[in-house]
Amino acid sequence: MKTRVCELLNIEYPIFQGGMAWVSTYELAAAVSEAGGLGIIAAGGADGEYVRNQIRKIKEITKRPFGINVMLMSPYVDDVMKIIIEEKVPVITTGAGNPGKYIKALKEKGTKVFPVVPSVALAKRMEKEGVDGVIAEGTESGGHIGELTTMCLVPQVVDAVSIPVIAAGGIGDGRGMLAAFALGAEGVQIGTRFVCSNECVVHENYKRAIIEAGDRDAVATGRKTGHPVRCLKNKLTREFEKLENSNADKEEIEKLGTGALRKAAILGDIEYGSVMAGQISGLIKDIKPCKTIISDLIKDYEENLKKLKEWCR
Ligand code: TUI
Repeated sequence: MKTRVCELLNIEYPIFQGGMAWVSTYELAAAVSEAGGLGIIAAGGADGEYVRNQIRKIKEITKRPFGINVMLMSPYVDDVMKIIIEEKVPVITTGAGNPGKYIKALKEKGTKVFPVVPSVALAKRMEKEGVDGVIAEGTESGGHIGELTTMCLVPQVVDAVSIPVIAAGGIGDGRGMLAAFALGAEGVQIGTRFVCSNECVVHENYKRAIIEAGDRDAVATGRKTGHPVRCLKNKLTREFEKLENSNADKEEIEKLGTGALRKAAILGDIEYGSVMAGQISGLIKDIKPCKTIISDLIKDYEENLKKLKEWCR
């Protein structure tokens, strides 16, 4: 399984671990990078010093490439980008916006840039601005989401650009990976599956909520406010629904989400906190080391590829 992405980033498998705020710390990212994928630390809403500290820690425990995910809505985004540039980070991924104004400075330091794109239009624009690849993320994903499904977004982005496309959203095993490659992706980004790993430092209640989730439990709230977020159904999502169906104003609805991810991820409050997770949660049944997650993904991918070749002769 060698694609352009492996060569470009000097990684064994074209598997990115999603950069999830409060969840993707250097411990998780290092474990994924050591297992041959691309581990990614999430900057989330943290400040530059947090990010610098995370970069220094990961560099102490792995010599393999890693990435930082920058959430572009963060109030600290300029500060975080400055530190990423100073620290010469191998790869960055971005989410929740257009990273255009930072691309030149990042590329000058040799940082490879992979923005998340929820549309063909942004993918084309990013290619023109010189990014190395794009992450086409479907609405199946956890957290802040776009409109289109992975199945529809990935092939349209693949046709629109010539840089590598990483598929994200709804991928949790080798079958999902194979399907993404069939759509023309040259890599996958996997988030929710890596939450349920031994190395992920998120609260145990959060992991258990994913393991216990069924196929219809990961719901999107906030479509009305223009900031849709997918998380596991609980008292918080019901409260969101109630407010969205009333005449509450945007600010009042958004206030409900403030601090809610930390509440779930760090404090383990899975009833009133925001348990961001993707629609693939229902498929995830265990907690295992990142190395096993990756080797199982590859094994499953290969078995299913063989099966497909037999079926489709
Ligand atoms: O960013 C994500 N997922 C996230 S960020 C996050 S932190 C957060 N916490 C509380 C409330 C809201 C967010 C949790 N999950 N995924 C990548 C992603 N990017 N999804 C959608 C987009 C996106 C949307 C619009 C990317 C670009 C974009 O462009 C708009 C433009 O300016 O053209």
